[in-house]
Amino acid sequence: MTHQTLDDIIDLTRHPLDDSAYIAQARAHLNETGVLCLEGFLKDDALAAMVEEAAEQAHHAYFTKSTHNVYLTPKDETLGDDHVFNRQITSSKGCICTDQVPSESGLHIIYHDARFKHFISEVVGQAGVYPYADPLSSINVHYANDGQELGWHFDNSSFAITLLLQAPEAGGAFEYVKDVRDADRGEMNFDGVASILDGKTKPQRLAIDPGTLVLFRGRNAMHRVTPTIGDKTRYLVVLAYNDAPDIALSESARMTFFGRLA
Ligand SMILES: O=C(O)CCC(=O)C(=O)O
Ligand SMILES: [Fe+2]
Repeated sequence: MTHQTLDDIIDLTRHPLDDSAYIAQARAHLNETGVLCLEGFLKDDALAAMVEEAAEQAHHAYFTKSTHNVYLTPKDETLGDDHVFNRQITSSKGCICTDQVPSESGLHIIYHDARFKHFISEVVGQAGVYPYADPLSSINVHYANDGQELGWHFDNSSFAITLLLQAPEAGGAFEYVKDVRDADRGEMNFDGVASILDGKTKPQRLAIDPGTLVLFRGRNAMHRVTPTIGDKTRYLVVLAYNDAPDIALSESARMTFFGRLA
């Protein structure tokens, strides 16, 4: 597909990104619940093309298996290994970077579109949203094969935008618990975190169909993606923005997530 416009890719009738009432309703929903799911966001043909592109690029994916705490920080040796702060969680998944998404892909069109960026900044209540300055971090396509998962964690960023392209046969569920910590106040809530890790607090689960856009506030909501079950790989796009221009993802984070700097 070449020379696509936003109208070819997004169902703008169902999701009128320009409409101030639609924007206000989306913002209110995000503020109330911490998550906004726009079902049927991608048009069927655009979704099918993105699935094909993701499948073609899958062999380029950089896979990592790592352990981390839920706060995504180094261990605190003063606390001891069994302290919840130091509990190690496993994540295993692969991704391709912005420069590996085919240049004609609708994902680049959405990501750079002024209307889309305006919608996102209005909904999250930010003056603007800006691409990453490095060539890797703006658009990532994540692949989770049989048995691969993203363990419990909090995000560092205040919001994340995802587009599910392909769901696995089973597993690959997005689970979350709202308002667990308060990152800005430094309130870590060790008891609340332990209760989730031990399975005592039951998380909420998002039922997401392919083509849905999810805007999620994951800084204080603890969340995970359960292991993929079966041969059908989970394909998930992350669209990442900054709140100011000319910011690159740190070199250490790029090496960890992508295995390269450029
Ligand atoms: O794969 C998902 O649905 C969520 C991804 C996520 O939580 C993250 O990348 O931090
Ligand atoms: Fe996350």
